[in-house]
Amino acid sequence: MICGKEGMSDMRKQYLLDEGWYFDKITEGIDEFSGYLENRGVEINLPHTWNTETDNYRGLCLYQKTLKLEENHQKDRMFLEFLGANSVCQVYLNDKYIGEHRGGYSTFRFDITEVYDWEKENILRVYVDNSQTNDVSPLNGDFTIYGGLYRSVNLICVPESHFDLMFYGSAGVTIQSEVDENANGVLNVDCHIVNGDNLLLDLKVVDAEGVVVNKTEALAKKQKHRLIIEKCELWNGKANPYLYHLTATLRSENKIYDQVELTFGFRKCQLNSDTGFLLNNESVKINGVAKHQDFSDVGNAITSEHIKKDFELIHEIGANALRLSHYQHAQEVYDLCDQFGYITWAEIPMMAMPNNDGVIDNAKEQLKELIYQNCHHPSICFWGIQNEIAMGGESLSMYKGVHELNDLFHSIMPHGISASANMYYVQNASPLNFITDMLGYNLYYGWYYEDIEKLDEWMNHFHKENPEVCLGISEYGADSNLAFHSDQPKVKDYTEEFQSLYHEKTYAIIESKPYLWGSFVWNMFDFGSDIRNEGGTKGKNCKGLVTFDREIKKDAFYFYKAKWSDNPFIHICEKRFVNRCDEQITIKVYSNLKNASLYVNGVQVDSSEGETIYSFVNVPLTMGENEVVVRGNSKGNEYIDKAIFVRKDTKDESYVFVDPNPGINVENWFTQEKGELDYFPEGYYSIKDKMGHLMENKEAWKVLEEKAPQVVERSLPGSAVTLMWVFDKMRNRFTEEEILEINSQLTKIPKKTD
Ligand code: GCB
Repeated sequence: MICGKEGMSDMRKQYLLDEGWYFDKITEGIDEFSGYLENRGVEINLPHTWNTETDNYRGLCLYQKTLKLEENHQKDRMFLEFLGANSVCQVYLNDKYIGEHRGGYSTFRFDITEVYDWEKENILRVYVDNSQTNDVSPLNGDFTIYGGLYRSVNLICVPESHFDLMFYGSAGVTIQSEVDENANGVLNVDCHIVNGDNLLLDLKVVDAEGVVVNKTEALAKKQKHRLIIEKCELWNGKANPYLYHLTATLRSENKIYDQVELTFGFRKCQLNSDTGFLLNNESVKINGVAKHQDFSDVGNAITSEHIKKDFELIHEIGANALRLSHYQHAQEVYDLCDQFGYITWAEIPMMAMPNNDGVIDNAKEQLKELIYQNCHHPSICFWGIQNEIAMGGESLSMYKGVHELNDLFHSIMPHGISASANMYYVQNASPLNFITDMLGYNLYYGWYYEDIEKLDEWMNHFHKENPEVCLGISEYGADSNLAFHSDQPKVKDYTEEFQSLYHEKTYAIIESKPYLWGSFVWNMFDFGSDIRNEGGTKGKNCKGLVTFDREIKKDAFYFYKAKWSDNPFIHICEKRFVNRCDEQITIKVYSNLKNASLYVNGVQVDSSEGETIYSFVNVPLTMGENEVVVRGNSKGNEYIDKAIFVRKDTKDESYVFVDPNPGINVENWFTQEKGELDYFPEGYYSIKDKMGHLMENKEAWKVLEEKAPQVVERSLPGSAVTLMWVFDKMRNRFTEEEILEINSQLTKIPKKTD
């Protein structure tokens, strides 16, 4: 039985197929004739993923369902619509193969008209496989590749004449808008119509108030249309996310065949390598956050409620931009970006580009789907075509691949801005810095490498060497585990306090560079990453400003709120660091108020004027519980926050993270007997060498081939990443002993001195 709701036109009907599926893991591979009854599995509803925080199965699964339409659509064409199936999906109807889709994040459809049987109940079998492949991106990544039918499935019935549902999963109508030199809106509408040669096309544009601002009638044979909206109102980010609405109707003189609707806006996006990003000719600094699409407990099988929750928090923090990483998100997410005015970076899941045509071909398909399904969204200002592909080194074929993707992008979106996110090890002169219109670097100074302060130097140096490149920071962040605390926070102690400090210092550097287009915090939310086991947390990346369940806003959240939000608030930091053993402590407060007063146990101990960060030093604590209150005023209103700190005789050791698998926390290797030179003797190889250099030495490379084939597999000549860094990224695949052993073998191989 199908339950469903009506689609948007009289003629087009859409039925939601989210209920009554049977699901099973299939370990024996696809059996083309394994019928529904033999293998029912468990009953589930969509959205669904089979991955949980404890089950990271990557393989084949089967979803089955019966279909019987009660309404008569016998003259219609029927399409199955999948809004997202990760990663490879094969569909069979009544044991007949319908088709395959390779790519886990976009909408796709299949025409089932010829196979649908009106006489009986139809059996739909959908095989979904999230195993790693050689061609379907992402080939790897620091996020869980949850398998499943994790977005809705629909059945769409349309007359023989209709907007093409098979055009890259798009609406069959795509629109790209521009603003001309007279401030008129230009709307380029592309209509892909099936069997419409003798029909008419109506295009109607209404503004946000519902006033019709353009009505165009044309022959449906004509594919491209250019509509002018005089003196259009601009979509201007959060300040004015103004939207228009297009209705395209396919009709004859007396009958409507099909109709689709799209919301869009007009805006002008530009980049300048000296001043950054301009929206509608005004300079706007990108104060962005990045996000994945998963949530604790449900993985990627999220609902509208989850999406709304994320937007509530993003609204609260006051960001003006979103990086929707590292793949296409649900249509609803881009819709909300349009409505709320977030400047958005969309991207395809291109995280590794080995010399393999399959990868590029598949990435091109995913890019076309991303563009055709989303090019009407005014919020999408940047289109990412690669993220950190140089992880294992660079190659000519990689440059060629990125060029091909960039050219493809511009052939479809001549006015669009393509973007890349490069990693720290990409050298200033690398061709990867000069292909796309916009460049981001993912920089983790003071977390994965070197000191936070070095970021300043790096940016100035890059800008000096490449003054024509439009540079920004596409990621930066640090992990925290809310169980861990310290009043002397240090890198990799996973304390909430270090995460805050990291953001304070890094953001100050970013803010001081006028030439940057801005930055995106990595990440707004903790997210699933089943390759991780770090900082006392398994299966998660904890660089979020908010926890995976969205229940707790970490202190660093309030740092950005103080910077970005106009909503007055005051927040005492380190509230979870309850137990203290010092007579006096420092109390830090984040606020966007201009004054703050501190009270301990009812007595005012300090007050100060300032902004963002207030630091009250030498605050006395009495033994036992102390109530700390902070108050601030703005426009006659008072804002308050409270915390309890308990003074004890001894230090609470549960706040200290003890790494059971310190991996390559090399500082831990040094003992009183053995120092740095014992582990890293001069003139010999070690894990501190660059992969490219190790590769050039046969003996050193042999050590890796034998002891770390997983590393060898991913490496390319010339790679500037160090082996130590690679181990850090793959930390749960090697034990500390294994790394020590590899290092010890390498340190027996002298470097040639010529
Ligand atoms: C990166 C990646 C992102 C990771 C992040 C990290 O540069 O682009 O996918 O999650 O680093 O946390 O290491």
